[in-house]
Amino acid sequence: MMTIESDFSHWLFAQDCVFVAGSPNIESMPQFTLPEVAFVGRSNVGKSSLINVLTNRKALARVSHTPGRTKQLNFFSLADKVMLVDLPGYGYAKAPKKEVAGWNKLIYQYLQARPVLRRVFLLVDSRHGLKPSDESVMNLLDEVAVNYQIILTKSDKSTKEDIDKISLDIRSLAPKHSAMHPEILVTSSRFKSEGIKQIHDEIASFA
Ligand SMILES: Nc1nc2c(ncn2[C@@H]2O[C@H](COP(=O)(O)OP(=O)(O)OP(=O)(O)O)[C@@H](O)[C@H]2O)c(=O)[nH]1
Ligand SMILES: [Mg+2]
Repeated sequence: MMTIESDFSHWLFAQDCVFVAGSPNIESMPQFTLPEVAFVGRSNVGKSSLINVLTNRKALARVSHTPGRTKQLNFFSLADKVMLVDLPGYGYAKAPKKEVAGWNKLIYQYLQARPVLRRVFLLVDSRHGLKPSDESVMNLLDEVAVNYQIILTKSDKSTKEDIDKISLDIRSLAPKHSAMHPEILVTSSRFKSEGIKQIHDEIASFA
């Protein structure tokens, strides 16, 4: 038997998801009233790809062959119920320093000043685990008390051993991170079924 939540989640993700705005700076960010969930992580970790898989669209969020593609905050409205926000990545060494500094500032400003932000999905490459730049974002989210959940991406490229080890390492940090959701999710935009239902249900719980 389906639960009421999963029925709603199934309905929600069968609805249209549309691009509503792209903000290159915090001043131009629209004041939406919908609850928001944001996808954050290092450059190239798979944020835009995951949004496409979640919404079952090929190119709603732009995915690039060279990292550093998402350069602004992109807002996508799902059924006028919840906003999905695709953020630029941090830590892309090859982009001009000034640009990287600008994206980092934008990410931090957004995370600190968005009252409608209900959940941050912090994406981490399942082959590499947490980097210092991820831990900085985690510290910020603890400080501003924005709830965040770690998603290990690109599971098609890693082993079960990698995933188990990284999950264990992250769990061991839980006492230091008061705003971290205890459950770690695992996804792949190649094996599209992995972890997607759980993320759908999480997002639906905010809609
Ligand atoms: N093998 C594999 N490749 C993936 C997966 N997800 C994304 N990729 C690839 O990784 C690259 C970056 O993906 P994006 O979705 O653009 O990553 P992003 O985090 O949005 O990158 P930025 O916008 O630059 O921060 C692309 O070449 C994707 O095809 C995955 O689950 N498995
Ligand atoms: Mg992107």
